[in-house]
Amino acid sequence: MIAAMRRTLLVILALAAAALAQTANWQQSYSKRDVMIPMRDGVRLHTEIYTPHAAHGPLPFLITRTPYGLNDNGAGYSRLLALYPVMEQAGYIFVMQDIRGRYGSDGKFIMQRPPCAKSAPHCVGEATDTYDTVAWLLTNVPNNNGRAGLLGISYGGWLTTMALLDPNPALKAVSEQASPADMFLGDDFHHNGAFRLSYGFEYVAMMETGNTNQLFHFPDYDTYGWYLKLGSLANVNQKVFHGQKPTWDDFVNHPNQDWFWNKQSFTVQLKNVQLSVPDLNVAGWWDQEDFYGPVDIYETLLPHDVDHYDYLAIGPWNHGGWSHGTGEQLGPVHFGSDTSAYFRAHIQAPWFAYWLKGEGAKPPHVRTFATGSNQWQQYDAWPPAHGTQDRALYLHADHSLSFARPTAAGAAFDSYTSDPAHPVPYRHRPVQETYGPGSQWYTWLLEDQRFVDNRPDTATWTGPVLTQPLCIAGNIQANLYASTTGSDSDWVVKLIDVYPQKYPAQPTMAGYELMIADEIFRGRFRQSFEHPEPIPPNKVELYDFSLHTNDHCFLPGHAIMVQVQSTWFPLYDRNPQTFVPNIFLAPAGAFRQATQRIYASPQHPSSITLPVRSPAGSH
Ligand code: PG9
Repeated sequence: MIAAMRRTLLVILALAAAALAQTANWQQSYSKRDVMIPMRDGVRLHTEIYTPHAAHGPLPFLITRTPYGLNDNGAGYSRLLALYPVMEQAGYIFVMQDIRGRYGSDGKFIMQRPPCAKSAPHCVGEATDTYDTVAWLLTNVPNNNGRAGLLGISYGGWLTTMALLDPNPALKAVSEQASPADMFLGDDFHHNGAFRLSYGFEYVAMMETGNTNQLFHFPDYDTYGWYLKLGSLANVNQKVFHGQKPTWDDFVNHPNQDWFWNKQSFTVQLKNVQLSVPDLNVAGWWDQEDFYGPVDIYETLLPHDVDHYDYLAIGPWNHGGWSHGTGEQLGPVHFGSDTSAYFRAHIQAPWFAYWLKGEGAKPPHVRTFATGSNQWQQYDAWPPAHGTQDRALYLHADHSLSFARPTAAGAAFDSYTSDPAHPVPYRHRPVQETYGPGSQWYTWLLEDQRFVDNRPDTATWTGPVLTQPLCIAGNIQANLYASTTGSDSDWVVKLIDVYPQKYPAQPTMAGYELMIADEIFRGRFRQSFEHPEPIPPNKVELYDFSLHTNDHCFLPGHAIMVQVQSTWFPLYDRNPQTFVPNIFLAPAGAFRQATQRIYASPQHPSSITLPVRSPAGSH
């Protein structure tokens, strides 16, 4: 059971393997102290402190806080130490801590505990806990240099960003990595108001069944079938959770973007923060959990960044993929060099060394790995201020794509039937439980989209085979003119790089349809995320929404493809396609087929806006 619990997260899994290889080093070179650090309200947090044996001058702290356990490697050392290859030899005092209410720490866990005002009596939270931890370390751990750094991935990244709300003056550098920023708009629990069913359900079960990770036990290996049989989300509490999972009840009680989501949104919280601590934001182009977050945090902090402390690194990684392995390959896609190892040695380690030890040169502000051309790029800011031009790539009635606006008269559209009883799988079935054995979750964003492009409920447009590279760097936007016979609908848009039909370099990739950007939009929120409205049936409406950001070259011999569909199951819950006030309580009868039309006419020219750059537009 304990072993099963420890298999819960990709990061932990991958770190475990890396840690085994490195255990000997850590145990030979570092001594460990186990302490319970008291917080201002008396709650004690379980903390491990690793100090190098070798004589160094006074050293900075590098702290990681986590809700997932410190994961003993069997010899008493934390597996999280594998987060720090390269930096291990550089001399830091490494600190690992269980957050309140999880694993070895006292107190109560609250999912993404919202921050409280400093003036509020008894105010405690992740920001104050980090503040108190740093204060305790400074006075209780000998040979420190009075400087602390904080680093974490995903929930750990969120904890890191929280520390920026009220940083201890000794906190001199933080790196939030894949932190969620807004759980209603773009991270683990919803995207543009569409609920991430499989992730939300399974994560809540994992975190709120006890104070350690506990996987939900599905009776079926293919959870696609299980979620479909479950029916309306109203059945989750009736049949499974029985009102025992606080976060599930929060989902049900807050189906719109209200105060509940705003109080934990960094887009809202960080607006009032003057960035006083250097922050290295880290993201992966194919992060299956939190890509929106780190980019949004970087962008939200920019206007408050008088000291130029806001940094960004994005590479060809899945969730946390930069922290382990070589990063030469993700799924079937190769990148020509060891991108994760490069990040750890040439971006992360020098960045912390500069801010915490005063070593080396000031790091560049933005580093991205451009996929396709497979090259590291350097920019002053993201998106790049110069060298790109927004160009609309139009959908045409004959299923082609081009930069020319449609001219044909008449109501040109493509149509498909979306049936909530037969939703489009978001990845190949069987859809194993997210963190379960054999799960393909970690690379689903790179799956070959040919598995859906001939379905009757998916529409596809393809551009000509390219004779020149077409490179993009910056923000991508979907501009969809669409109608539905229903009164609510989801719109999924995918931007795809189609490989050449003959590909001798890697024959199994011939014709591969690789997603470069993607997003879902829940139609009821087209005017406002706070006040959803029914869609008037059969009325053409514009759905324009971000497909996020990218640095990618579509190479000669490749083609660009766009796919549109209205279900993506079970990652996203099924929109009933009939407007109901709260989809979490939808009656079974509300789920109905709808006929969808995507327009490609002069009056309704659906398009994708691409930030096109010349290959010389980078530096
Ligand atoms: N994506 C996970 C998460 C972060 C924050 C809140 C909820 C889930 C994680 O990997 O930690």
